[in-house]
Amino acid sequence: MQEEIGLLQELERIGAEAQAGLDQVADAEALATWRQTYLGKKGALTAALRSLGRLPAEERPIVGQRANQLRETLEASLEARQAQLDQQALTAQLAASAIDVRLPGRPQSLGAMHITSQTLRRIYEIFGGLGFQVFPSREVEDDVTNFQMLNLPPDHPARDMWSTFYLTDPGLLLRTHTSPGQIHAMRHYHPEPLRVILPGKCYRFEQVTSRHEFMFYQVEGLAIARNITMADLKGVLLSFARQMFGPERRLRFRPSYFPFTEPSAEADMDCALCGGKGCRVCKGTGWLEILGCGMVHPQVLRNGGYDPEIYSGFAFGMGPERIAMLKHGIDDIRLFYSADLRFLQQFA
Ligand code: 2NL
Repeated sequence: MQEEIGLLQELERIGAEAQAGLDQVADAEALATWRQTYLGKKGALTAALRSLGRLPAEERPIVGQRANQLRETLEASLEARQAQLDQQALTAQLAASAIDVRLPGRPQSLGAMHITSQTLRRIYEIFGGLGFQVFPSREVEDDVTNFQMLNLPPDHPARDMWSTFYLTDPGLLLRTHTSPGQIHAMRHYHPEPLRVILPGKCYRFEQVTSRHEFMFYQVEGLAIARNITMADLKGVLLSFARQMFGPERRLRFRPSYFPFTEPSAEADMDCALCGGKGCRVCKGTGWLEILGCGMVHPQVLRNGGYDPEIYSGFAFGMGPERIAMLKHGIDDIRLFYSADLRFLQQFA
């Protein structure tokens, strides 16, 4: 009896010591040692079982059962600790070998308005404020509207001013200026007064240089009503120049020639860069040419459906690229349509 109690106490002691020891085990090696110590052939539990022989036969099953229970408990604890250590090792290994496979997002590049479009919109805004509506018009025209209706008969020497892209269809061409759109506008509005601007692409079969493109924009303006005079033309254009280039700007008008206006003039603006003293940009003159203009020729009024005895009108035409070049100090028109982002992004 005494032996039995002693042995059971010994088993409890082994169990308590083993469980406490297991908490201290920190790696696989220590765990193997712990296993040998408590569950191995020369371990504590085996040693205890060996002493079973010293007990009387009827006491053996009780102690034996308790010893087997303890073995099972310790084996379960071992397994649990093993799993815990494995998990810890895996976590540590993952942390140590971690690679951040995430890429930073590709930035979305935002589009921006082209410098020509920005300039056009500013022009619409200014002329809109002066009562002018935008009148859209076609790029493919016929010879009659592009030339003949504008006082340019087939043998007129002024036709030399335009080198034309002709289509294979006889009589059709790419408009060389936006003026044919003015004929359409007049025929649309007559006999009512009108105030329109016509923006759009024009085409000329020309050698491309820093000042000439084969495709470029024009914005033409036209105002027709009773009693329109050149004073109206000058007032409208001065207002435009001051809103576009600054409130100090001055204009001067030089006589010129266009087949569709009489009289015709060229408008120059004082050079904002040197204040009129003369510099590289204005080539020492103090003045910059910004547009052509004039009073609508009576025959052109008639071609548009207006009676020149009742109506008069003024017209003007400008190149928005040239306006943008003067405003931003751009010295080569080819930059506009070469799709070079280094140029374009300066205006984004
Ligand atoms: C320039 C000059 C100009 C016009 C365009 C026009 C149109 C009709 C009647 C009268 Cl239908 N005139 N347009 C008039 C004067 C000048 O453009 O140098 N543009 C870039």
